[in-house]
Amino acid sequence: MKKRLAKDFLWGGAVAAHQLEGAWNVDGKGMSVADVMTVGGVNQPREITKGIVAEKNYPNHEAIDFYHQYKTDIALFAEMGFKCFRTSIAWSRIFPNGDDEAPNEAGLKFYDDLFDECLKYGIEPIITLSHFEMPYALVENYGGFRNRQTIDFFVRFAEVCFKRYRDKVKYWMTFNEINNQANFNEDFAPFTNSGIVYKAGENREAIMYQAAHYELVASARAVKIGHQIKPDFEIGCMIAMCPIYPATCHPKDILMAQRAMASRYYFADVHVHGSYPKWLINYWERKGYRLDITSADLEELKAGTVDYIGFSYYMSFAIAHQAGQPDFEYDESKSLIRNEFVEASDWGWQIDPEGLRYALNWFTDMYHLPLFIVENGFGAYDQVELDGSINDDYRIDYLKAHIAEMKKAVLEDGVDLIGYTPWGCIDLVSAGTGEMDKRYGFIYVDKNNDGEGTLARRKKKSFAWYQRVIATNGDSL
Ligand code: BGP
Repeated sequence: MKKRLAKDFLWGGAVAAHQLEGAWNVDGKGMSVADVMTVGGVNQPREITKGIVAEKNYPNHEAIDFYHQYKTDIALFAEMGFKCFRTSIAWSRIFPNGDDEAPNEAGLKFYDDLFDECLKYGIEPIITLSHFEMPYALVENYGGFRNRQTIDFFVRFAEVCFKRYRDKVKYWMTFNEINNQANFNEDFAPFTNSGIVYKAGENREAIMYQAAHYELVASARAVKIGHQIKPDFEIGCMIAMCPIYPATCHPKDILMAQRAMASRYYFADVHVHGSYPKWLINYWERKGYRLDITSADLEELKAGTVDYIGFSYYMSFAIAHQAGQPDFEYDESKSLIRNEFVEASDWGWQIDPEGLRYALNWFTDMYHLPLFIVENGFGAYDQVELDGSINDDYRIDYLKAHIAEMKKAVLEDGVDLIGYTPWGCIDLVSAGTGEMDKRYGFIYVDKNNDGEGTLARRKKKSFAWYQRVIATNGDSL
């Protein structure tokens, strides 16, 4: 049994371009899906507008202005001892309209400079290609991933990035949290994952399965091309992991939880095995869904399986069966229940460190691949004291408990784990609510939900704590 994490364990932090870069229309960048989402709140969903409406507040337009301030921010990450930094490439910086013939050189140059800045400190860039940032013109002109043509647009983008950054980036992921769209009865994930805007009366579930299929083909084709460009690229998928526990040991609750897990995580089956599970093929048949899945698609899925599984972990879910539901159908917006055995954050996210150990073991048993925790963290309100300090002990407690479970999974259970990048290592715009006040960072950014503030950076108490965690390779929590 190992006593310590591997020497080359990748400690770092994670962000996404649209949530921190700002500069939404600078140097040739096109509008992305994130640019038409307004600020929301704990109980108020973000509004998705048709194009930009003058008087609305779009928090991603400026975000924390990382585009202009990245050098000071990377220096702070280096001071914390980061070995890696996960961010994404804003698709609409490279292809402003998505279907452009040639990439935007100014956009490509920005990421050259950003990756050079990381490498200068020995920080390995970990790159997501599509993190809720599809060019908005693809939504307007093609219906996003409703349309088979969008596969080609994504693959062209991926290929340009693989070639351009082949000597700077080794670890890639194709689509961030691709499985969020399993929650097809809300508007947010289908839009951010796939650029889908539902029309009244449509069969949302069938459309979701079709769009997800096109994305899975796009991912597989990109993985194959990436490996041709550089065989030692490590190209992974990215799954939002919220384990779904049965509410009780009632056999119907057990079956319900099993079906819910299968519905939420079949995406990983396709990424890893290159094929669809039998239950899902039967389900489509039972529902009468006739999807556009060709035999050439199925070959592509087989030819582009991933090298590792990147995943986010924030919380676990629980589920109970409902009377009169013989087929155990999973509708995330209706089926989940509150788990009385765990606490929750101010945003209702259930705090469950042991669920992370469970998730690491579940993925390992299912897929036998290396894993990478590319998001984990605690969104909370922070208070700046009169002396300027920010004592975020609640965040330290959350991370400490999760890292402790992560270590058990690696050291006691033998899980093969590449690294750990807590989410929002610097405060940024929340994806779900658009708030700035839902903070995750080790570094505070002076800006509030109304967009007011100096954007000044300030270290929180957790900064020194995480610095020590990294310096001791996780021995000192
Ligand atoms: C994940 C996303 C991130 C991030 C995080 C926290 O779903 O990949 O982009 O935002 O969750 O969520 P939120 O910002 O809604 O608190």
